[in-house]
Amino acid sequence: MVFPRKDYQTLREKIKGIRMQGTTRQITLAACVIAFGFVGYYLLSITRAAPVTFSSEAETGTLSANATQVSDSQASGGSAVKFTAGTSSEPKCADLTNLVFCDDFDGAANTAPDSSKWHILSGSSWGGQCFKNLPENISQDGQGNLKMTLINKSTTQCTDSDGYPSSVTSGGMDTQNKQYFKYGKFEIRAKLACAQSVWGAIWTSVGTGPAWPEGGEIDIWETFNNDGRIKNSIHAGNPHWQIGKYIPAANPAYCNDYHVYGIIWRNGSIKCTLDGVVRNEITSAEANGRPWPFDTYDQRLIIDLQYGGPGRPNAGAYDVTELPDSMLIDYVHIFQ
Ligand SMILES: [Ca+2]
Repeated sequence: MVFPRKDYQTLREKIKGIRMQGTTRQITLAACVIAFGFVGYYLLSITRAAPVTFSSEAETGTLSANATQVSDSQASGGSAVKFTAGTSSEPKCADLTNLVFCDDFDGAANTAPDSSKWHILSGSSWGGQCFKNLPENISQDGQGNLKMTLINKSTTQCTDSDGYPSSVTSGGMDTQNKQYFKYGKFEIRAKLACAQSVWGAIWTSVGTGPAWPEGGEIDIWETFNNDGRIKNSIHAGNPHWQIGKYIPAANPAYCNDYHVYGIIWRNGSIKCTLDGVVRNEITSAEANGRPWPFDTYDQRLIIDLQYGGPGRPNAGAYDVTELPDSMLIDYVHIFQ
């Protein structure tokens, strides 16, 4: 087996989209049996390839951290697995199966993300700053990341959706009119911005269904860096109702390194994952009879970098002297 890193997280990363291949044990068996002449059967055995979705062990985080312990029973295809190291320590779209949407952001520096996948946000934000479709605010970095940057322009750039003027510009994008999703496993590897007034979000909102909030919203990851926690939440119904759950702040803060933020969205259940481990679950049972749109309507994916401002959620920490600050998105992988 070949592992770029033998840590628990990487193991789960690799499990989720592997192609089943001949195993070391099978090859050993085959080598023995070949000596006895049963060549054909075991050649067939070791070249058998079967696609795998994601194993329940990878989902629940019970996979062994020791790579050598990935055994037959832990791979849903009935065979042990061989991991193939790519050019990166992280999985790439080309290495994965069961994808419905994928972007590794491998474009040249200062180029826009793939316009067949992404619609760039522009103008007033939901709160606190102005989205601009400019390379300085949103572009690929030439090193495998999509980079969104908060910049203080010192003069008013727009007023946000609640009428507050802002001098801060930033980037955001969604899959509106590109692709919509219902159910699946979403994984977005990102390095957050650490500025105190950052309001970053990886989330979904109304796709082809009725308007917000009736059409629903899933916050895969949302953070107000005042407290360093990660918020997982859903919004639904008309009148609006919501459930919000938190992943506690960590030391070092999440914004200091890349992490994989995700959901496993199934009928009646949205599990929220951090680095492949389920940390929160929100279920239709918790709706207590209120509308649960997530088994009815599809959603668009949205990734954006916002900034608190006067009157905004992070007003208390508002300090534009901490800008510019950037958020990096390594990849978006969505499986079904
Ligand atoms: Ca990448």
